[in-house]
Amino acid sequence: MFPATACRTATLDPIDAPTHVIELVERAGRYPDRTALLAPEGTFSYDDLLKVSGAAATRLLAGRDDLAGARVCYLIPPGWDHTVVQWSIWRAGGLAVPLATSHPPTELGHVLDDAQPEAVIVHPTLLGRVEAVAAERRLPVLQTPALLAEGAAALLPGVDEARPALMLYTSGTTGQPKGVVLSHANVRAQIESLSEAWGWQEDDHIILHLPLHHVHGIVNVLCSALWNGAMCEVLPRFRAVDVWERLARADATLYMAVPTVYRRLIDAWDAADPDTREAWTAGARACRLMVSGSAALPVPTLERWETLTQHRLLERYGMTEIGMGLSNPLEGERRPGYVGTPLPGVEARLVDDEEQQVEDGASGHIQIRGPAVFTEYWHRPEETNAAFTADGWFRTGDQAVVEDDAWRILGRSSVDILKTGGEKISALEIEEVLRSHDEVSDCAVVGIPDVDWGDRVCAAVVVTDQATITPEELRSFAKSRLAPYKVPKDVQLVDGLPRNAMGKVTKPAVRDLFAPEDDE
Ligand code: MCA
Ligand code: AMP
Repeated sequence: MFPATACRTATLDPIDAPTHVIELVERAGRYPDRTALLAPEGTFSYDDLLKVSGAAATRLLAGRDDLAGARVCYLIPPGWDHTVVQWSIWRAGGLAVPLATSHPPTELGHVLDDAQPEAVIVHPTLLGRVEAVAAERRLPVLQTPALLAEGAAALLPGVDEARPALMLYTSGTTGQPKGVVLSHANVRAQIESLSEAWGWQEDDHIILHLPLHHVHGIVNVLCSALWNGAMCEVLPRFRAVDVWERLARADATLYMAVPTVYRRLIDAWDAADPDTREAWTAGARACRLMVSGSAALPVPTLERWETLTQHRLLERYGMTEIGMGLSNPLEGERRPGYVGTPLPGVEARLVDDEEQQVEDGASGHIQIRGPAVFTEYWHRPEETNAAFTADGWFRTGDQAVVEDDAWRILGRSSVDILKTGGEKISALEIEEVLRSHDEVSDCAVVGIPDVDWGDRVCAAVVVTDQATITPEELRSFAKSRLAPYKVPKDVQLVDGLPRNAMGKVTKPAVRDLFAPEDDE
C-alpha cells in the first residue's frame, strides 16, 4: 500500500517535486483502506484507485513528462475501469473527455472530430462502437484491460488547478453539441460547494446509475463521494427494481437521480406486491438524503415520493456550464416546485432583456458567477464570449422568479432546447438530421410536456411522397444517426408546417399537432 504522494515523489529531490497535485487524488491518500467503489467489476479501496491510476497514467505518458492538456476520450461503462481511467488521464496531465455509452458512431465521430484527442480508451464490450470511427481518424485505440494491468507508477507531472480537467459535450441553440471545458479548480469548487451544502461525510454510501458523461453523475455523485472518502456503489444500468432492491438493504445514505427516474421508481413500487413494497419503503427511509435535479421535478412526483418514503426530495438546479447553482436546504423547508437558493460559492441574479437586475418578485433570466463556472467552450472563443457578460456573469438561458426567498425555475428562453429524461437536446440538431433524409423536404421538432420524460420529443415532417415513407422509417433513420434519447417518440407526416407572416415556422402551432399527455 502506498499513498499517492509517496509513490509520486519517492525518488525525487524536493526541489524537483511537482508543486501541484490534484486535490481529489491527494485526498485519497487519507483513506487508503476505505472502500472507494463497489462496482460491477468488484470492490476497490482508495489505495487500489491510487495504485492502478498511477500505473495507468504512466502508460498513458509513454515516456513523456506530461500530457500537457492533450484530450483523451474514453468509452467505458460506469464502474471501476471508468473511474480509474478518468483519474489516470488527470494524473498524466490530460483533459478527460468521456464519451456517451448510448451514442451511435455518428455522434461519437462528432466528438472525436471536435475534441481532436490523442487517443481513445475503450472497454472491450464497446470496441465495436468506436473502432471504425477512431480508425477513420487515425486515432490510436487503447483497451482497458491492457491499460489497467498491474504496473509501476513513474513520476507523474504536477497539474496546476487552472488546467483543464473535463470536457463534457452539451447541446446548444447552434450547430452540433459543443465541449464545455471545466478546469480542476472548477471541479473542485463544484465538489466543495456540494460537500458543504449537502453535508457529505466519510461514512456516506451513494448509489450511482446515472451516465458518466454528465456533471450530475460525474461531479455530484462520483467525485463528491471520492472527495469525501465515501463509498460509491455503481449499478451497471438503471433498472427500477434493482434500485429498490439496493435501497431495501438500508445501507445507502444518499441517492441522486433525475425526475424521470423517480417517476419510474414510483411505477415499479405501484406494480410490486405488498410485502415487497414494505421492504422497499423501509430501506429507502434509511437514506439520509435524496436529491432530484437536471430537469423540473413535477410536484405530484415529489408528493408521491414523500408518501412512499417519507423523504421530501431535495430539488436543485444546475447546468453543465456551472455545476450546481441553486439548491433547497439540507435542513429547513424544501418548498415543492422551488429550487431553493444559491449554493455556497455561487452568485446568482435575475436580469431583464437589457441585462438589468429585475425588481424583487419579477421574473428574469438567470445569470451565474463563481469559481465553479466553466472556463470555455472548446475552440469556440466567440460562443464563449457571447455566453458571458463583460463582468463575468454566465448567461444560463433559463428563466426564474424569486418568491419568498426561494427560486422557482420558469423554463428556458429558447423553444429549441428540450429536456427529456434529464438529457438536454437541441430541436435544431434533430431537424438537421431529419432534413438530411432524401425524402424529407421540411420538418419541425418540438417538446410536448410529458409526465415521464419532461419533454417528449415530437417531429412534424413534410415528405416528398407520403406513400413511400412511414414515420417508423424516419425514426429508424434518426436512430442510426442520433443518440437514442434524441429520436422523436412521435413523428407525424404533415402537408406543410405552420408559419407566421415572415415565413418562420411557428413552434407553438407545431406543438398543437401533438396531443399533450394528461398531467397527474
Ligand atoms: C432512454 N430513452 C430516452 C431517454 N433515455 N428517451 C428520451 N429521453 C431519455 N432521457 C429511450 C431509449 O432509447 C428507448 O428508446 C426508450 O427510451 C426506453 O429506454 P429505457 O431503456 O427504458 O431507458 P433507460 O435506459 O432506462 O433510460 C432512461 C433514464 C436515462 C434512466 C431516465 O435517460 C437517464 O439515466 N437519464 C439521466 C441523464 C442524466 O444524467 N442527465 C444529467 C444531465 P426505444 O424504445 O426507441 O429504443 S444534466 C446535468 O448534468 C446538469 C449539470 C444537472 O443539472 O444535473
Ligand atoms: P445540461 O445542459 O444538460 O447540464 O442541462 C442543464 C439544464 O437543465 C438547465 O439549464 C435547466 O434548463 C435544466 N435544469 C436543471 N435542473 C433543473 C431543475 N431543478 N428544474 C428545472 N430545470 C432544471
